[in-house]
Amino acid sequence: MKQGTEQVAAQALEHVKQAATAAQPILFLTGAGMSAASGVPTFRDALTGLWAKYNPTELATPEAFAANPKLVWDWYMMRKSMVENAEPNEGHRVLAAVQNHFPAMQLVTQNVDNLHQRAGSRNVIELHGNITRIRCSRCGTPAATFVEQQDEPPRCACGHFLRPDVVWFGESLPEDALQQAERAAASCALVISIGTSGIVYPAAGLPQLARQAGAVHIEVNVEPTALSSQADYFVQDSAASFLQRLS
Ligand code: BJW
Ligand code: ZN
Repeated sequence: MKQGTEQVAAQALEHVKQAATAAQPILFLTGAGMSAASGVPTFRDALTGLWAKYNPTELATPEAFAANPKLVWDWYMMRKSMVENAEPNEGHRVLAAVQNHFPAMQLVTQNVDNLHQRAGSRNVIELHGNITRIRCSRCGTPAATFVEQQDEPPRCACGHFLRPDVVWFGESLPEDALQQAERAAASCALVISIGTSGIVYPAAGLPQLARQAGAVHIEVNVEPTALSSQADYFVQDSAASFLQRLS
């Protein structure tokens, strides 16, 4: 780590320790960079192989599912299997451990990969759903099991296609999760955003919401993002490396 970067990291860590000692509420907001060390590609990384010709942001829409349900279904089944075969990394484990010592922390994630939960974090606020859950695209009924079909996604008993329980562009976020996240942002003393490009709303607005209510914002990312210029501290580091220094 460069010297200037190391100084900012040390100051940011000092800030976290002070907030923790004073039992102030801390909000962690995580994005895809959190799971990079688990081998899960970030959303805006180019995927290789079979899917390289598709743009992820173009497949994660209701329009794409309506136009080509089998293509979108297969893409999600491939990613579901990828995250189920991945393991939580040290960063996920540190966050789970921090919660044990410090229940006033709140974890809000944009990730759909279930890795925070598998690392032992509790009450994770899932803003964009969870790719390991499948539900009906019409009636919402969860599907524990399903049988793959040749030319289309499996169907619910109501006759409509099953789909991953994630939030696509243009869809509303789960109301409860968004409300809880906004409440946590408005009442925290410190918000730490980790591994997110900060371009997808409303999640990207949470650090700013917190700052407007008086919180300090620490951003952790391997490179500057849309959020960096407004953060109180921008720590240029990987998620796992920064979080290990908290334990
Ligand atoms: C590391 C690292 C390491 C790498 N360590 N770091 C206001 C303004 C403008 C537009 C809108 C707005 N409000 C709503 C919108 C529209 C839209 C939106 O935000 N569009 C923008 C792109 C412009 N939002 C929506 O449609 C949302 N719905 C909504 O608001 O409903 C009401 C409404 C609708 C329409 C209009 C207006 C209002 C829904 C958003 C749903 C997002 N869904 C996805 C897909 C989930 C399912 C799936 O996985 O397929 O969620 S999109 C994708 O982006 C995914 C992610 O959760 C999300 C955020 O991505 P994230 O986590 O930031 O990942 P990356 O890849 O972008 O970045 C990774 C970062 O990690 C990088 O910075 C790396 O440097 C870093 N990194 N390795 C630390 N080791
Ligand atoms: Zn149904």
